[in-house]
Amino acid sequence: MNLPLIPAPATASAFDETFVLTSASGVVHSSELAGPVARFLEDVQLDAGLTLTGDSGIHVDLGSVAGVPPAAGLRADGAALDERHGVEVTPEGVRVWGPTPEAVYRGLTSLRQLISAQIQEGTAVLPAGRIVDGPRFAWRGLSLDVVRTFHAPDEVRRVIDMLALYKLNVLHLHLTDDQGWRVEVPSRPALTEVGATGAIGDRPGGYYTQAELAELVAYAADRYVTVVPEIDMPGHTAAVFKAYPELGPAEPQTIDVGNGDKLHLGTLDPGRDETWAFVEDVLDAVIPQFPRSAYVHIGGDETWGMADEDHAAFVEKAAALVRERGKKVVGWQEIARAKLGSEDVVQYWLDLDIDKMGENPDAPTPPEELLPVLVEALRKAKYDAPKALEQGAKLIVSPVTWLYFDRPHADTSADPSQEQARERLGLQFYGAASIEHGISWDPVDTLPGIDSTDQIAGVEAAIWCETITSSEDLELLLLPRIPGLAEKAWSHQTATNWPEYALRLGQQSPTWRNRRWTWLRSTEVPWT
Ligand code: TNX
Repeated sequence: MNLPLIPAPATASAFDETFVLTSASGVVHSSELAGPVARFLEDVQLDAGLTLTGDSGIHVDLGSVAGVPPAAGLRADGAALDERHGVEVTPEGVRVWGPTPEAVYRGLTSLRQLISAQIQEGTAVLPAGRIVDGPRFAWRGLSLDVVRTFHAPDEVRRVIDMLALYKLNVLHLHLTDDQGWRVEVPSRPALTEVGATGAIGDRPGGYYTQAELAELVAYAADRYVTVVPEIDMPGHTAAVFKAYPELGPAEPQTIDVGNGDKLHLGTLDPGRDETWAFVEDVLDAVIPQFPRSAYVHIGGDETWGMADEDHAAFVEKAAALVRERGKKVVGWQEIARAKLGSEDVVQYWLDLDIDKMGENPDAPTPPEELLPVLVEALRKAKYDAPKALEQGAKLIVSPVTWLYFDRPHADTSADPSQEQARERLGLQFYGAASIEHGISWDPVDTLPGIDSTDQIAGVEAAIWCETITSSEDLELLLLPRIPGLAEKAWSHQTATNWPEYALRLGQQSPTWRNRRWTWLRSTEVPWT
C-alpha cells in the first residue's frame, strides 16, 4: 500500500472507504493534549492552507498501543517516553491515539502528511485505514554546523520544522569550531566579542544570545525535538585562541585548504590549569542553556598533531567534568581512543576506508597537501567504533558515505536555475551522491562490528557548511535528503524500494512549496 508517508509506518492497512475533511472539521481532545493539537492546527494551515474551524471529525486521546516493538537506542532527553501511536480513518472520522502527548504528536504528524498529499480546493479526501506505528531508533537527529556559516535563529527554526515533519527528534548544534564561537559564556566575554566575529572567508559571523537560544530550545521542545549542544574540543578551537591567545599554542599553524578555509593545527593543552578553568567556565554557562538535553557533545574530533596520550587525557577529564554536572557524554568517534564509560555515546562518522580508496576508480581524491594528514587520520579511525563497542558504549551512526549531507548532489535538477548552486555545493572530495543512494543502506550494516540494534544509540546525519553561503544553499542540501534520514532512523523496514520511495518523496512537494522551503528538484523524483 502506498500511503504518502515518510518515514514508512510499521504497519498500515487500508479499507475501501474515505473520510472527507474540510475547514468545517476540527479536533476533539482532552486538556493534556492541547499542546500537540495546537501545533497540528497551525501546521495543517502552513502545510496545506487548511484552517480547521469546527469541533468534530478528529478525535485525539491518550491510549495504549500494541503491535509495534519499542524503540532501540537512547533518547537525547534521557526520558523514558513512548512514541508509539495509532491513526485510524473511518467514514465517521479520524482517531489519533498514543500513551503520551509526544506519541500523539507523532500520530498527528502522519495525519498532517496525509492531509497535505490529498488536499484539493480545501477538501482532503482521506483513505480509510489503520496505522499503528513507532520508531525503530529513539535518537533520530541532524547535526547542524552553525560555525562555518552562521545560521540566524529564523533559519534554525525552519530546520526544526523540517525535522519535526519527518518525526526526527534531535537537533545537534555544532556551536564552536575554528572559524567561530556561537554561544554566550558570560564569564568569558571575549568568546563572543572576539571569537564570534568571523566565519569562513568573508562571511559574516554571529552568535546566539542566551535569550535567542532559550527561544530556539523552546520552539524545538514544542515540536518534541531536543537540542543537544556541541562544544568541540580539544581541537577545532582556533576561535578560542583568537579570543584567549594564552590558551593556545605559542605559534598557531595552519594548512590552506582552498576556498578561503584553513585547517588549524593547535589544540587545548590538558596539562595546563588554565585549560580546565576555561572548560569548566564553558560547561557551567552552556549546560543550563540546554535544559532538555541529557547530553553534552564534547567533539573530540580531528586533533591534528596532538599526541594520542594528550588527546585521551583531555577526553577523559572533559568527560568527567560533564558527568559531574549531571549530564551524559557524547563525542565524535575519536573519543573512543580514551577510556569511556558504558553510558557514553560515540558518534561514528569516518567510514572511508583508506586501504580501499586506491581500489575504487570513482573514489574522490583529497587535496594534495591534506593527503598525509588524512591518511594518518583514516588509519587510526578504523579502530574507533570497535573500541567504543568493546568499552560498552553505544554508537550514533553518522557515516560519511550515507549521512553526510555536505556531499554534492549527483541528481540533476529539473529546474535549470538550480544547477549552478548544485554544482557548487558540497565538498567535492567526498564525491557526489544521489537521493537513491541516500536510502540504499541500513544502520545495522554500516560497520562489521555492529550486529544488533542494541549497539546503536541512534542515527544522525550531519550538515557541515564550508560550501554553504545562504539559507537557500543549506536547504538545497537538506532537502530532499532529510526524509531519507527519517526513513532509515524511524522505519523498521531494513530495505527501501526506490521507485516506491520516490513516489512517496514526490508527494512531499506541495508542503515544501507552501512552506517556501528550497529543495533540489531532482529529475529522478516524480514531484506532484
Ligand atoms: C570533518 S566530521 C569534520 C568537520 C568538517 C567535515 C566536512 C567531523 C567530526 N569533523 O570539521 O566540517 O569533516 O565534511
